[in-house]
Amino acid sequence: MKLYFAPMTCSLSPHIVLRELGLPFELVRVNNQSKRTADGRDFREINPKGYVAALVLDNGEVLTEGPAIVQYFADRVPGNSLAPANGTWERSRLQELLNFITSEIHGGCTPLLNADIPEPTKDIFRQKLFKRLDYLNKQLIDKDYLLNAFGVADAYLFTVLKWLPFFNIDVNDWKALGTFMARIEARPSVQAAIAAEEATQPV
Ligand SMILES: N[C@@H](CCC(=O)N[C@@H](CS)C(=O)NCC(=O)O)C(=O)O
Repeated sequence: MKLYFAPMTCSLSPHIVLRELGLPFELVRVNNQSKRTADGRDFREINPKGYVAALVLDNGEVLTEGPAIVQYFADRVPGNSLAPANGTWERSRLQELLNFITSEIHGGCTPLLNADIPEPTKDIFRQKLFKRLDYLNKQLIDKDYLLNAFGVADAYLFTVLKWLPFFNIDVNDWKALGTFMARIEARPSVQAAIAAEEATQPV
């Protein structure tokens, strides 16, 4: 299968999960501006929504949306600890978390990346994001991971919190979040994923 990615974007989350699970995959870089891919295609033909991540299976099926992709990966490896079993209460808890990260943190960062939004408006979004970070910080005060063990939600949260320096936000202002970031960054899968993305050529 092929994972279409762009460096330093949300596609890092499924990339980390692939490495954690030891699943075989090919990484294909996408230019998020031109929409050209490293394997010579127009990315919009693969994902008409035009954004990474996109997963192309060997049978040609395409899966998009980070939270769906990481759960698909976890479900391919029975008994792994990255996601609770489908249909369990714990799995609903994971989905609650993934939805929170995607809508409140990932979605909350999007306006801060937009050069056309004036600073006073960005401040409104920044304050809202701070409330969400306060919440996550409380969740992590006495825990190493969002659920019982490292899992797909941690990979996703790590990925989106990596953007904070671009908005001049210091994650260490939230002590538990700062510790969480260092803990996740130290994982071999995370180191390997970041290094592999950096080693690809621009498209
Ligand atoms: N809802 C999507 C959002 C994906 C997304 O925002 N991708 C960004 C990178 S983090 C992107 O590729 N943006 C380029 C664009 O929208 O043209 C998901 O969760 O996978």
